[in-house]
Amino acid sequence: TVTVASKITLSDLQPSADDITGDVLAGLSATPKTLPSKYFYDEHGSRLFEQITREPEYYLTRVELDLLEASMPSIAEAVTPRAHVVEYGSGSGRKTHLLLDGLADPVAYTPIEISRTALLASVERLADAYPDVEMLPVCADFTQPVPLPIPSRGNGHVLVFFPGSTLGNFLPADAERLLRSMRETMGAGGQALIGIDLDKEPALIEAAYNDAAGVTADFTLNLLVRLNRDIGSDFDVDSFAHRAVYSRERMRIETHLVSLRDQQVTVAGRQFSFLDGEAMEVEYSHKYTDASFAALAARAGLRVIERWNDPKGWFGLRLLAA
Ligand code: AVI
Repeated sequence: TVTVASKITLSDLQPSADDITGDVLAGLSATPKTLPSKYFYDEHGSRLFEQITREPEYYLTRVELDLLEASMPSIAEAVTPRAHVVEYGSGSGRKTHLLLDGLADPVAYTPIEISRTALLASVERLADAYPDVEMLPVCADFTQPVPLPIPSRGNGHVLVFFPGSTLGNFLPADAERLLRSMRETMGAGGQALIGIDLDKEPALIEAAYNDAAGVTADFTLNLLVRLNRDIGSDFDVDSFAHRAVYSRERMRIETHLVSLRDQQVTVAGRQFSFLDGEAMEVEYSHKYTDASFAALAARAGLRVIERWNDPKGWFGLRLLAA
């Protein structure tokens, strides 16, 4: 059983059908049309993402895990001891284990996650493995500052953990806003450990987002399946194709759903026309250089105090402080 501090509200903050409809109508009314990538992660979408992380071309997860494992002794030295680890998203996988195993005496662990089900499942799995680490899950949207529960073993300094290069899925202005919120959540003396995918040979990056088995294409198209189910839209899923191209100039993968014919789509009684070949933006995955990431952090009032890159320079971990 998991002991959850009484002050914490474990309400489910999943967006309602009305919220999703509003976002989709706004996106389809824009030029070019867009759909928010945050809606990729329904149950099936989350499973497909897990599958992507095991595809041979998707180097990000493997390289980050190896980097985290190899760097853990040096990370543990750089992190203030007795940390209150605050993970953005519901951890419980190998990255969370590597961090909690490697740090000196972490006092508490707080995953911040919108889905109550995912949140509780993650702390239930971790509670058994770390009986000395207080589990303090918080159901919230981590893009906003989050008031944290105080661990009963004293007010440990916060270490925000945000792996996976998920930051890269935010547009630069939104990433900056998120880092500002993070700075508030961290509080005085807090730190953040962030995983970032690094700029590299475009062919390697493009392969990661166009795996031969087609899992990424299924993942992107599942967005339409999900919308049809949850908001009653009528996207003809077979009439759209996944396309992911790396923009060197913007240092990001730009994923589109391309219409394969002239067609009409109805959402909440409103009709939207697609031309044959029209591309709708669905996801960005930004990549960084040392300089571009340090500049982004600086705009949010944060400093890079330590950095670790894998031997090939494909993926990085950055330790930030205010
Ligand atoms: C979760 N996020 C960091 C993934 C990425 O690489 O941008 C999502 C993803 N999209 C396609 N493949 C993986």
